[in-house]
Amino acid sequence: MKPLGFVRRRPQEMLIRARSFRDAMSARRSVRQFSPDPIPRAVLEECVRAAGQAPSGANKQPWRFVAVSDPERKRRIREAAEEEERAFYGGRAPDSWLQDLVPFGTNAEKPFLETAPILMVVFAQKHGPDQEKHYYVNESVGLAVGFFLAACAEAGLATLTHTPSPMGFLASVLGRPPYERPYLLIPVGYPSAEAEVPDIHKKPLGDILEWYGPGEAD
Ligand code: IYR
Repeated sequence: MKPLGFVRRRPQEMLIRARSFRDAMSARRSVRQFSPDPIPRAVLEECVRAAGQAPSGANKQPWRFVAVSDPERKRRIREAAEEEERAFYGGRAPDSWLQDLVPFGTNAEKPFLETAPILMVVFAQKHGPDQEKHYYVNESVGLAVGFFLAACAEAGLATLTHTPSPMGFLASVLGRPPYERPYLLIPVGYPSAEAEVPDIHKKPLGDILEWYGPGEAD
C-alpha cells in the first residue's frame, strides 16, 4: 500500500469543475457522418491511456483496444457489418425496435465504417492469455469505454458507439484470440461538415436521481 495523495477541493471549486465536465459531456453527440481526415495518433493514444485508468475487477484490466486504420480491414468490417444489419433491418428486429430507431434515421448502410479514420474495436477478455481469472468483465470494460468516450470528447474527437449485432465477425476479421469477445465498435474522427444529429433530449435530474436520506449542505 502507499499514501493516496487525494486533492480535496473547496465546494465552490468542486461545483465549477463538476459543471464544466457536465457541459463537456452534454456537448458530446454520437456522430454518424465522419470526415475522412486523419487524427493525430498521439491524441488517440492519450485517450486509450485514459480508458486504461478505469477501475476493473481485481484490477485485471480485461480490455483490449484495437485501432483499425487499414482501409482493407475497414472495408471488410463494413461489408460484414452491413450484411448483419441488412438481416436486422430486413426482419430480424421486431417492429417495435425498428420503430424506436426511426428518430435516429439509421439503416443498414454504414459508410462511416470506411470513412472514419479509425475504427476502435474494443474487446472484452473473458480471461487472461494464461487462463488468469478476470472478474466483472462487462462492468469493467463498460467503465473503460466510458472513460475513452469522455477523453475523446474532451480532446475534440467525435465518436459513435456502434453495435453491429451479432459482432462475432470482428474477432475473425481481426484475428483475435479465443478468449476475447467483441464488445463495441467505436468509429473515431472528426464530424463531416454536413453532419447532423437527431434532436434528442436527456432525462432531467429528477428522472434519474433518487435520494434516500438528507443531502449534505454546502
Ligand atoms: N445496430 C443497428 C441498430 C441500432 C440499434 C440501436 I439500440 C441503436 O441505438 C442504434 C442502431 C445499427 O447500427 O443500425
